[in-house]
Amino acid sequence: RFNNFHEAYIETLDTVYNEPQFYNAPRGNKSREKLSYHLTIENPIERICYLSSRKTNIVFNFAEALWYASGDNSLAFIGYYNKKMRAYSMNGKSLTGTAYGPKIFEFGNAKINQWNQIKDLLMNNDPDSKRAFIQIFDATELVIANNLDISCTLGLQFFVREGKLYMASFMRANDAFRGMVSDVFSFTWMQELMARELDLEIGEFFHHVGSIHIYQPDDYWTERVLAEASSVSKHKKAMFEFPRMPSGNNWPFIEMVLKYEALLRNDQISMTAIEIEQLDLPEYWKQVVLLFSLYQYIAYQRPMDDSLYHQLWPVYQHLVVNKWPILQS
Ligand code: 5HM
Repeated sequence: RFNNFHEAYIETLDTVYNEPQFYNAPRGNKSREKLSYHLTIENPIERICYLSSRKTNIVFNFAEALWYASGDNSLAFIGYYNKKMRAYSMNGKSLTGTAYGPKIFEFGNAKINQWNQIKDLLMNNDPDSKRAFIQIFDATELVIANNLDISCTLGLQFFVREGKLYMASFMRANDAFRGMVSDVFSFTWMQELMARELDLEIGEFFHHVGSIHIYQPDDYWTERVLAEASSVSKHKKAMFEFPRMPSGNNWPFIEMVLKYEALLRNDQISMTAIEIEQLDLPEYWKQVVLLFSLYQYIAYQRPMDDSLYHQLWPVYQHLVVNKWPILQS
């Protein structure tokens, strides 16, 4: 049980790395593993690991969450933010298991919009429900021969209890060092999105994992992260508060941000800090457009427009400079 992801991440790494239940090599990849792992995060808005050695990529985190929200499955979108995603694509164009967007918003042949379904259930029919479950993994994924990309997430469950929106994630497998950082970010972000839409406070986030593991190639980096964690006081107050999403329905803002995201990614526009400031969006969402604009300079390797960086909130400045030290000069 943890207050925030920062603490949950360190503790999980520590126990999987230092007290593994098994050493094995599924599909040939050597790893340390624990079975049936779970944790609780009391404040799911605090969804970031701030350890400098971990080099959290806040741009990728938002990109992935928005990629899910967009319902898109293209490698072009998510691969622009992380080159490693290509390795999961069977055809070099789309992702099947990892693309949770189509699963959430158009599940299966019937193209069920599970998001709207459970929103309606919780809002209008049965707020106490235990049926508000979004399914992600499905049995057809295991039938495909040599499938490179089988959903690691089985599903997400929402609970309205005493005015708060709780959420549980269920994963068959989770990479504690890499995958968990972005998975917990995206899931708790969806919890917040749903809570704002239902006009509820945010309750706890529960993470359940069948197999949690750390791959051997990450051993050295994991040790460095754990060393940094033990060198800073456990009781040191977090440096930042992670920004809160605006209340109410955020979908019109998401649509607008996605429009700019695509134009920036395809290098069809560039935006100045002033132009972003003038967008008809809440500050929270302008900050996301700023992050994508800043990343455009990194992706296309052009000299940075410093005004973008200067307009970022301190928490994002901290994260992007830590990830891309070149921004500091
Ligand atoms: O052999 P398997 O299909 O389980 O390999 C997928 C690997 O990606 C696992 O280590 C899994 O934990 C990790 N993964 C993750 O941690 C994959 C996805 C994509 O669904 C994810 N988190 N979201």
